[in-house]
Amino acid sequence: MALCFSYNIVLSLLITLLVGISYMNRNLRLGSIAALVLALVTTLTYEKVHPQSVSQKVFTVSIASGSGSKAGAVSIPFSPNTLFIHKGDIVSWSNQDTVNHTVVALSFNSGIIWPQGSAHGSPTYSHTFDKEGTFIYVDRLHPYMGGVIYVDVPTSQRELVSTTGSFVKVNVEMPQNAAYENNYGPFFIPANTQVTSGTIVTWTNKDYVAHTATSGDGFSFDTKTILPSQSVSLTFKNKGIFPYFCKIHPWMIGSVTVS
Ligand SMILES: [Cu+2]
Repeated sequence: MALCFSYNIVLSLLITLLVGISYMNRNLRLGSIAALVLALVTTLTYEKVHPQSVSQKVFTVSIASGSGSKAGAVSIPFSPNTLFIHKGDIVSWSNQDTVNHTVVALSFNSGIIWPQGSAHGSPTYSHTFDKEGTFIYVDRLHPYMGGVIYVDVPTSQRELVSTTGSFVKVNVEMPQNAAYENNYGPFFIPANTQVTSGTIVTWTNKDYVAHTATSGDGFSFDTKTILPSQSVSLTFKNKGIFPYFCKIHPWMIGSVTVS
């Protein structure tokens, strides 16, 4: 990008020089060629500066049929439940179920996504991701349903994935000031913890007030209250993606993905 930009500047300077020489020599042919090249370079530069117009992609997430009946009824309620996209891309959720769903994150809220053919409203919701980061979303109507979207997050920063064995330990931090809704997170670090079955996950409270990590389904796991500077460890066996909240500060959303 930077290279292309400086390359264009050099070309523009050369053309300006050409135009100047042709003006001095009254050489009209050289002048018109220079003008044509200048137009071409302007077009190419515009494409470099506004790449979204050609590279913006739309990703569809299907809200599976039957997912709203109960937790675990469908193995992947949001399909796919993990997306790796680029800044400027669009994600479109499509309700294939017979009941209402929502997708809610800190930075967006779908409202009701209606079933297909409903007279009340649209069965799809789209959101354009114009910021980098990790976005965890849940269905507020069925809080056991969740997913993660990584927008230009390098692989090395996505997860704490340990490959040292089946019984590994992974730490999740509840950072300082997590209790404040308007700090926009992250409320749990990492926001999505990806582990293998059998992993022990430890939540450590580095904030000044108490927090919990409580699964959205209400029964998969619950650290109960963790006081400041204390930790609670839980072992994850069942596979799936588990959105969780702090019961005291429900805007604190995280997720554990067990594979
Ligand atoms: Cu809390």
